[in-house]
Amino acid sequence: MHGVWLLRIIFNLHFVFAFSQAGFGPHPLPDLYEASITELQAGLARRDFTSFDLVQAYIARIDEVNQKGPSFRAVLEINRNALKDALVADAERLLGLSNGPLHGIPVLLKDNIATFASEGMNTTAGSFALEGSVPPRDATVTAKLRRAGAIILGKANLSEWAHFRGNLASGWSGRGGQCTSAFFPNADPSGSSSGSAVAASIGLAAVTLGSETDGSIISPSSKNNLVGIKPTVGLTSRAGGTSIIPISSNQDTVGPLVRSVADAAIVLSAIAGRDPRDAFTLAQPARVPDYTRALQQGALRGARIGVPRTSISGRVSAPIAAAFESALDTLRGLGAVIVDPADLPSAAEMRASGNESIVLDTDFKVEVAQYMAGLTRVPTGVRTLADLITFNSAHPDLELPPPFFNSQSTFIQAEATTGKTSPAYLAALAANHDLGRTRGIDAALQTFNLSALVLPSSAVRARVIVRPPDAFAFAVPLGFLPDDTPVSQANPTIASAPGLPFGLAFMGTAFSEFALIGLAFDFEQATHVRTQRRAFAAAVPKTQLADVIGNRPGKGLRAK
Ligand SMILES: *[C@@H]1O[C@H](CO)[C@@H](O)[C@H](O)[C@H]1NC(C)=O
Ligand SMILES: *[C@@H]1O[C@H](CO)[C@@H](O)[C@H](O)[C@H]1NC(C)=O
Ligand SMILES: *[C@@H]1O[C@H](CO)[C@@H](O)[C@H](O)[C@H]1NC(C)=O
Ligand SMILES: CC(=O)N[C@H]1CO[C@H](CO)[C@@H](O)[C@@H]1O
Repeated sequence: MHGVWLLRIIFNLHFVFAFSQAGFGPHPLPDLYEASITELQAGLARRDFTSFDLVQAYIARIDEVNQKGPSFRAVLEINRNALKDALVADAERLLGLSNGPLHGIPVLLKDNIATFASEGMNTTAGSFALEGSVPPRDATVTAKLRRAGAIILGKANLSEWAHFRGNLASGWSGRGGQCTSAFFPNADPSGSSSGSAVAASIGLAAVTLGSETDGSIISPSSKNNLVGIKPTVGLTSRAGGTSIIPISSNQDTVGPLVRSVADAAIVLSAIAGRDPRDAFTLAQPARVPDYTRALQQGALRGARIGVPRTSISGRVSAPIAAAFESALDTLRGLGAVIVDPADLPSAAEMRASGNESIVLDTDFKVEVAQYMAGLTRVPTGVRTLADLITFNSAHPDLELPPPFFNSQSTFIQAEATTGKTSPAYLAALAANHDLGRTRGIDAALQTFNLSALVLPSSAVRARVIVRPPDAFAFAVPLGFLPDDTPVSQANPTIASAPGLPFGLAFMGTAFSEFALIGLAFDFEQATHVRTQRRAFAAAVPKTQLADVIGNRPGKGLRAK
C-alpha cells in the first residue's frame, strides 16, 4: 500500500491541502506544552495545521532539549517514517477517511514496546544486549494505535529493563544514558517509564505509552505532573513481537502517561481489548467501553471513597501529607463520602511479604528467554537471562559504567530461581492474590462499601500496597514540593528539590477503570493542579506549530 506512486499522490494531495489551509483563523494555535488530543483534533479538523506540521514541531521540540540544552535524554529514537506516516494521515483526513480521536496524533512508546523492525527503530528495553534485534511484528498495543490512525513518533528512554536489572538510577539505560526531570535540573525523573513521562510533561509528543509492573506508570506520572493509568493486568495486551519485553505476565500492564484525564480515557479506549495472543486479556469484559463517556462532572457526588490510613501514615513527607488532607476536603466538597480509615486487612502482612519478588524473579527468567526466542534475529546472540548477565559483564563500558558497577543484583537473583512449577513460586503467586486482592483492596472496598481507595501516589509502592494484578490505579497531579525544600545530594540524580511534582492515586478493583475515570476527572476539573506550575524555563521547548506551518514535504525542516 506504500508504493512510490501512492506516496506521490499523497504528496500532491498534501500540496493542495497546504494551500487550502485556513491558517491563522480566529482560533489560536494550541500551545504544544499543554495541547490536549481534543484541541489537536479540532485544529486538524479546521485545517489550522496538519499532522505533518505536528510531527515536524514535535521533532524540533525533541531536538531542542533531548541532547542539547537541559539534555533530558527522554527520547531514544525517532521514527524515520513518522513524517511520511503523517502525510498519509493528512491525505486520509482530506479524503474523509479519518477514523477517530487518535487519527494523525503523534505518540511516543517506551522502548520495551515492540515496533516492526523494518521501520528502523529498535526495541531494546534500553539495553545494548538487544540492539539491532528484530521483533517479528508490532506489539498489539502498537498495532492498535496505528489502526486508530496514531503516528508512532519514536521510542522513549526508560530505566533499563524496566528497572529489573539491579541497583540502577531511575531513568538510566545503557543505550539512552541518564534521563532527568523537567521540573528541576538533574532531578530524578522516577521510573521506569521515565522518558515517556518527561516527554509528556513538556509536550515532546501528544501522548506517550509506558508500562508498569510495580509502580512504573503511577510513580513517574505523579513525579512529572501527569495523569497516568495503570490498567488492570489483562486490560491491555502485552503480546507483540512475542510480548512487550517482559518482567512478569502476572503483573506487567501497558498504559498511557498524558496531561489530562480526558486524554487518558481516549488512549485507553484505543489500546484496551482482548487479544488471543495474551491469555490474561480474555478475563476482561467482552466489549471495551468508550472510556470518554465516563468524563462526566458530578461523578464524585455520593461516591464512597476510602482512605487506607495505615498504609499512608509515616510514609509520606509533610508537604505531601498536607496536600493529601486538602485533597480529601476537595473530594468532600464535590460530594464524595470519605471513609477514613478504610484499612486493608492485609496491610501489616504486605509490609512483611517477600512474595512479590519471588514471582517477578521467577517470571522474568522464564519470560525474558521466551521473548528472545521469539525474536527473528538477535545480533548479540543473547538467548537467556544467563546470557544477559554475561553480556553486561563483558561490556562494562556500555552497561556497567560508574556508578553502576554492581548493578545486576536483580538479574543474578532471578537467575537463581527454579521455574514456574516450583512450590515456592506457586505459593508466592497465591499469596500475592490473597494479600493484594482478597484480603487487600477488595476486602477494604467490600467492608466499607467503597468504589475506590485514595492515597498519595508516593504511598503506592512495594510492601505498602502489594501491586495486585487484579486492581487498577490512576494517578492525577496533586501538588509540588514547596520552594524551601532542601535540594538533596545528586546520586547520580537529585531526589528532592523545590517544585518537584507529586500525585494523588485512586485504586479500584479489577476492571473498574470506567467508574474511576469519572472520579478522577471530577477531581481534576475542580483543581487543575497540573497548570499551577511549569517546568523550569530552560526545560520548555520553544518550537510551536506557528514555526513549522508552511514547511512543505521535501523542503527539510526549518525549526528554529
Ligand atoms: C538501531 O540499532 C542499530 C544498531 O544495531 C543502529 O544502527 C540503528 O541506528 C538503530 N536505529 C535507530 C533508529 O536509531
Ligand atoms: C507470603 O505471604 C504469606 C501471607 O502473608 C506469608 O505467610 C509468607 O511468609 C510470605 N512469604 C514470603 C516469602 O514472604
Ligand atoms: C453502598 O453505597 C451505595 C452508594 O455508593 C449505597 O447506595 C448503598 O446503599 C450502600 N450499600 C450498603 C449496604 O450500605
Ligand atoms: C533522538 C535522540 O536524541 N536519541 C539519542 C538518545 O541518546 C543516545 C545516547 O546518548 C543517542 O545516541 C541518541 O542519538
